[in-house]
Amino acid sequence: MEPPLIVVLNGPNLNMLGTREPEKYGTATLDDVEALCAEAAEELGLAIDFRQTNLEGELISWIQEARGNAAGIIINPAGYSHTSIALMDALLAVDLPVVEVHITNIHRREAFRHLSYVSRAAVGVICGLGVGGYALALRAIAGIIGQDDTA
Ligand code: CA2
Repeated sequence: MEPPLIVVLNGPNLNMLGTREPEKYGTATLDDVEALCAEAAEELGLAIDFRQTNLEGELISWIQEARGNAAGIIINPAGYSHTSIALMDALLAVDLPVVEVHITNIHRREAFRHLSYVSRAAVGVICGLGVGGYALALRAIAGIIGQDDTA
């Protein structure tokens, strides 16, 4: 049987991971994060489709495409977390389990980062645990979709 597919979406500027502001975001590149996710997914018996875009509409199209194709969504919406009702609406409409990830602890940062519209559409949120949060999110979603005996 095919492993369940989890779409892992990354929003604007995350393509710069590992190249700027390492004190905030660490030294891993987005390719490293994809490799980390692929390894975690393999262990969990999941397949992943890992993507990044700087465009809000593209994220929304990818979320809509996930319906019927994927078993869940992991998303780091980056700056759109704090601004995009459209992204929240897309995630609410897709009717799939969503886990939101932030590399940094958004609650220790500027006040404008404390609100994430996306969180209203998420089963859970992992933030502040660095890029390892993506692997934790995969583990969490495996439990949510029943792909994990320990859930
Ligand atoms: O902590 C996170 O993962 C964030 O989603 C990252 C966003 C930020 O707007 C959110 O408040 C929290 C920023 C992504 C920018 O990523 C960069 C990575 C390296 C260098 C510059 C930007």
